Amino acid sequence: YAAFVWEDPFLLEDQLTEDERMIRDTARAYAQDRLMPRVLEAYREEKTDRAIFSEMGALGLLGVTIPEEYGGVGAGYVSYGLVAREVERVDSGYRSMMSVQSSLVMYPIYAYGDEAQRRKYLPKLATGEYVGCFGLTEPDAGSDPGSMKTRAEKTANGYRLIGSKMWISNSPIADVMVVWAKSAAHGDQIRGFILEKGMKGLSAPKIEGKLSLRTSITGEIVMDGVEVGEEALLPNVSGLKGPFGCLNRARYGISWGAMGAAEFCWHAARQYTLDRKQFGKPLAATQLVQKKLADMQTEIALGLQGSLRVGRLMDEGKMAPEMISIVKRNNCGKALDIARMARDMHGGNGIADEFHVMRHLANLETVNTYEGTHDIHALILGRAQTGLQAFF
Ligand code: TGC
Ligand code: FAD
Repeated sequence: YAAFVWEDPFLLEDQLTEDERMIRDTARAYAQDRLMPRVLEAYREEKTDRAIFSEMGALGLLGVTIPEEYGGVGAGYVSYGLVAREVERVDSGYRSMMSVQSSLVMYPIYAYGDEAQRRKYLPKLATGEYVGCFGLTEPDAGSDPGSMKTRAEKTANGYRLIGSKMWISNSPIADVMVVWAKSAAHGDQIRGFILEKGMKGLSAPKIEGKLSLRTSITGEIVMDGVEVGEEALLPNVSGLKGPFGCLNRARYGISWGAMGAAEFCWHAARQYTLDRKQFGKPLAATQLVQKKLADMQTEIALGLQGSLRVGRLMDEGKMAPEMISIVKRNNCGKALDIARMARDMHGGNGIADEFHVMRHLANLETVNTYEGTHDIHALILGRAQTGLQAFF
């Protein structure tokens, strides 16, 4: 028999290419050496460090899948997932900053933009000189983005945007905003627009008082008659499949990221219960604790294999969005369960931020909700196997 590697039960490591391991190692070293030391203060103070974008950019961690000629790395989706896992092992908020920039801003400009838009924005987004955000959700349109109220009216030279977006990661510090609106000139179809900070009528107030994802700034986007030229329109996509095309990539990354957070919690719970003695023996020597550790190990091993498989299928051009719903939904839900269990296994210490597990738990509440809630992905999967939609 082969030796059993407890922390890598199915030898995920062997299933990665040398290039994938290299990108993963870069992300891991950065996350552990540069992000981990500042996460406690950032979370306590609810401070988003703008410099993180430039640091990630310098290491090639933004736009991993975007071709090199536009400033990306030109790597595959498994590499992108591995980066998300390493960053979220430290904090879901840091992964959010990275994945919004890569999947929700760089990807649509690359996939739906024209050459001038690609050249203008992508290299600066890749280095972190520009910060981007993605505005789909509205105060009255969350799970049901098709009911959005933001509209684009035709003007002589372009469009006038009116409406507001809610819960937008990065928006208060964003230089570039990819915003989705119903366009009167296109039969009320949903279209994407690229807005820039400083445009007249455009503001992005911060949402205060978040008890989750505190290292990642979140805000609104208020468009009070923002006038843009024709060059702001993303020309190559129309309808909800535009924003969903981006969400597919981000959701997939989240499936890896959530497992990174879960791995942190699992390893922390294992070490804590090995070190902590009660009733004259380590907590880890009890059957209840070992069952919990076995459950964590099993769910993480299976979850990672699922994400790896979906990533390989994406790289082969064989992805169906429902595959992503399976891994996004499962891995977020399981990570949340694991973080809760780890918090419990730490006893009173589990609520102290220096043990990190409760921060992960609080973050994962957001991760389980954004990019399609746990139940919304269930409805997507229910529809795909019954042919019956149960949204309304
Ligand atoms: P439905 O009728 O299902 O579809 C409308 C059109 O969209 C197409 N489509 C997709 N295309 C590509 N990929 C997908 N995953 C797609 N899903 C749908 C579909 O083919 C159709 O195209 P066409 O050409 O026929 O018009 O639309 P529906 O209105 O019934 O949608 C229902 C539902 C639940 C699937 C959808 O609305 C949904 O997924 N809701 C969740 C909303 C969501 O995920 N919001 C995320 C906001 S962004 C965010 O949270 C960022 S957080 C980032 C961070 O900080 O990390
Ligand atoms: P709702 O849609 O009102 O859902 C509330 C509850 O009802 C959920 O439990 C949901 O599962 C359930 N529900 C909804 N519909 C049904 C149904 N048909 N049947 C059964 N149950 C249902 N959005 C962006 O566009 N860009 C961003 O960058 C972004 N970043 C975010 C960052 C944070 C920190 C947060 C918290 C959110 C962010 N979002 C972003 C928004 C996020 O995508 C939405 O919060 C999410 O899609 C859910 O929408 P909602 O909050 O309006 O909840």
